[in-house]
Amino acid sequence: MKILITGGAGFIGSHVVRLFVNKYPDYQIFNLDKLTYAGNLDNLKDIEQKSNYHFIKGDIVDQDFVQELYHKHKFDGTIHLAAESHVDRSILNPLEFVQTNVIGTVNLLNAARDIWKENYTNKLFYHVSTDEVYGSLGNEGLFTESTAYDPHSPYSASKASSDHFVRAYHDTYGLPIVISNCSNNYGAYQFPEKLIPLFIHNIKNSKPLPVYGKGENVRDWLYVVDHARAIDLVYHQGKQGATYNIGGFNEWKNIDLIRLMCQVMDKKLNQTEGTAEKLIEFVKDRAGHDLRYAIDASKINQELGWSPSVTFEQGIELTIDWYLENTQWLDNVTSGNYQTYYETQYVKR
Ligand code: NAD
Ligand code: TDX
Repeated sequence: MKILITGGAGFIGSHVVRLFVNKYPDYQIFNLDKLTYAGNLDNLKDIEQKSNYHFIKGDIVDQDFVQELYHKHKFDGTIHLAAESHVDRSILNPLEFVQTNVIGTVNLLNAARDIWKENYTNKLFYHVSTDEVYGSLGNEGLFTESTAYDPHSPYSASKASSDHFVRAYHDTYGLPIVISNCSNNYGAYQFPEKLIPLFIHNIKNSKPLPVYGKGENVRDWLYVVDHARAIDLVYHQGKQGATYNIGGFNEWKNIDLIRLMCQVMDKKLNQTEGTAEKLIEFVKDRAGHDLRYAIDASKINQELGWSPSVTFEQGIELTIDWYLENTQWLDNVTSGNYQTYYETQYVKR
């Protein structure tokens, strides 16, 4: 079995690659990644020498390259995670999100369809997507697989568009597909532009913690290893053409999550209780900031028997420990261009 995993040098992709390479020694795993600012081969140091792992540097936006790649390797399946993934960056540069998330996905779909039609390889195109395509909830309710799409940010609009293309290739050309829409992930190797690793990094360095608006937005958090386990199940047992929502029934108001992180970090850094909380600064809200995301994950639970393996309290502690133990990784990714980006982000109120 030859599987192409796109975006495997990124945060979630590296956990998926690791799981597949270790769990399925008989599979050949091809990791296609452009190595943007978010792609980092250090995320895969522990498996890079394995004989069933292959790295290919390349850009999914390059149509000829993608066609050649599929025709050369005749993959049995694709797990597509490569994307521009950060909402704040999508507000700064929407076109880059259209290029990678929409055009890049359509390039992969074309190549997968072509080899599927020619010789029935690429038996599954698995598209990894987000709960943000469903828009924003009020205080009540959960996103189900049949919730209407209502994206608000350039990022979620580009992911919604790519989801629609994937379904269109199934309905129009008969390409076997499956899609999953997951809630916010956290864990090791997440780039410190996202809330949890950014705040761990800032607390460690006694830097301000920029809370958007009043910190009242709600997100539904899932430990990344559990997302990778769900992707493994959906890839092998998901119904063709189906959608699965993935989430941990684990909603947190941002400010409550931040206070919890501050308490854990005070203990880990042997600081007086309350030290980290003093770093909190309420800053200008994100434009179009969705109020609340919450996933109904009962379908994947009932059909495929998936549920999270760790509680949030366990996951956040594992995550904080990882960042505190892997200072070299954090120092490497927060040098250079990171500083320039970070300075453009936070406007004090
Ligand atoms: P990430 O930003 O950490 O990684 C993205 C990877 O894609 C990087 O390695 C990058 O180099 C690569 N990439 C970007 N553009 C590329 C291109 N043109 N060609 C080839 N490779 C390219 O993202 P992530 O947080 O790991 O998210 C992975 C996927 O999961 C995305 O599709 C995202 O929409 C989805 N998702 C993320 C979350 C989350 O909480 N992070 C939740 C649900 C779904
Ligand atoms: O500095 C910050 N301050 C702050 O208050 C940052 C970076 C974020 N926030 C808020 C915004 C959100 O309400 O925290 C919440 C989480 O923000 P992010 O970590 O940027 O995640 P989010 O925008 O919710 O999107 C994430 O989850 C869904 C991923 O980035 C997406 O790729 C995924 O699809």
